[in-house]
Amino acid sequence: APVPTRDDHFSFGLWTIGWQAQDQFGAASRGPLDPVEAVHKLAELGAWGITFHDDDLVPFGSDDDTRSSILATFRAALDDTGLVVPMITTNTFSHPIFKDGAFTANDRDVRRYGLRKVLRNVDLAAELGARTFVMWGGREGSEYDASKDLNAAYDRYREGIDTVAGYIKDQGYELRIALEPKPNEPRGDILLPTVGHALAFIAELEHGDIVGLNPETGHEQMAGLNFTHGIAQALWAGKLFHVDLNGQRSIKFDQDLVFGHGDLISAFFTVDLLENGFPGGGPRYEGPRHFDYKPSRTEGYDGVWASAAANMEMYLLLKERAEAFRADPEVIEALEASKVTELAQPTLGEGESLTDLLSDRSTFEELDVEAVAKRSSAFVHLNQLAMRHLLGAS
Ligand code: 3MF
Ligand code: MG
Ligand code: MG
Ligand code: MG
Repeated sequence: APVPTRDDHFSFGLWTIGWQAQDQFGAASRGPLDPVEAVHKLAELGAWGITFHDDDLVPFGSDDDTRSSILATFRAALDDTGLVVPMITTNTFSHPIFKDGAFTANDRDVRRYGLRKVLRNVDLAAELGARTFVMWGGREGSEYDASKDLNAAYDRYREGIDTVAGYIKDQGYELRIALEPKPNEPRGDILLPTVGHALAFIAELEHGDIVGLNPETGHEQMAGLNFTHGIAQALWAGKLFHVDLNGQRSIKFDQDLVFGHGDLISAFFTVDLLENGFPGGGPRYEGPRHFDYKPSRTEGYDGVWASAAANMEMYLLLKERAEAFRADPEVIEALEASKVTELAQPTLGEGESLTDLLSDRSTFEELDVEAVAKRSSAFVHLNQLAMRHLLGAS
């Protein structure tokens, strides 16, 4: 199996490997993980970065001295191992004060407190050299439609994000915000439920130029959506700042399986897009390969580290196969035959005006519509070639 190295830019959330596996129905099945051990273990496994929520590292409510000493110990572990912190994020969902949201809570005191908590961590992100500040608004939402003035909620969400983005600019930090969409869980309905909703929201911001997305595989799939299409549209819009890779099997609770342990075919095309880009060229993803998964509750710490390694192994296995797929002459021929390459050609010719098109009888009046309709697309053959590569049969 392929072995990960720093150059692969794999990163993990401290809350992933550090999850003690408490869930709705049961207590923790594992003891706590020392963040210093997490750093060393990830470095040993070949990871490049570690990310965290403020509260993953510094317990909620810690005084300033405790905070400084925890951060100093953590930084020493980073220095020892060379692990970097490419992204940090703020927990605005665990403490009961955030039970109705942070930026969109009905209670204004909560919103002002939430803003303070986030701004404090923007400073920390800059201090640690992170380039991305993720914001997952897990509690921004509702269970009951009567309980939220949605017009005001979007206004307050915009106010909150613009305030943070404006602060980043004022401070001169080299930091961008990445919003993380999710359709539900823990709220019955979460605001900005999908990549598409979040892109439309960003377009309404004053400081939208430094706000993009952190889409999560399982979050789009919980809504029955195609994750690869989601990140493709984000890339096309210049908004794919970060990704949360994991596995999900269909529309159900947020499973957070190992990447590729959910919808494997979709994972193949995700890696193909991230590594090989669009077939006809276009924007490329340059950010971290970040995993946001949960080691299953059945696992001890041996299983935690095995599953962390499995994420990277799955990614690298899929990368090998996706590269072989793209390089295969039969595939290149099939892409031509399926006219996949033709889509990169603009519909109007160079210099062609709309008048030219309207007067070109071959495009409409004289087109043999039935004959064109009969052309076979040969998409199944193309997909079968992809499956052969995915299964290592080519
Ligand atoms: C929840 C999530 C979050 C976010 C995190 C920001 C706890 O389903 O995915 O993880 O990823 O808050 O990175
Ligand atoms: Mg998640
Ligand atoms: Mg996530
Ligand atoms: Mg998830």
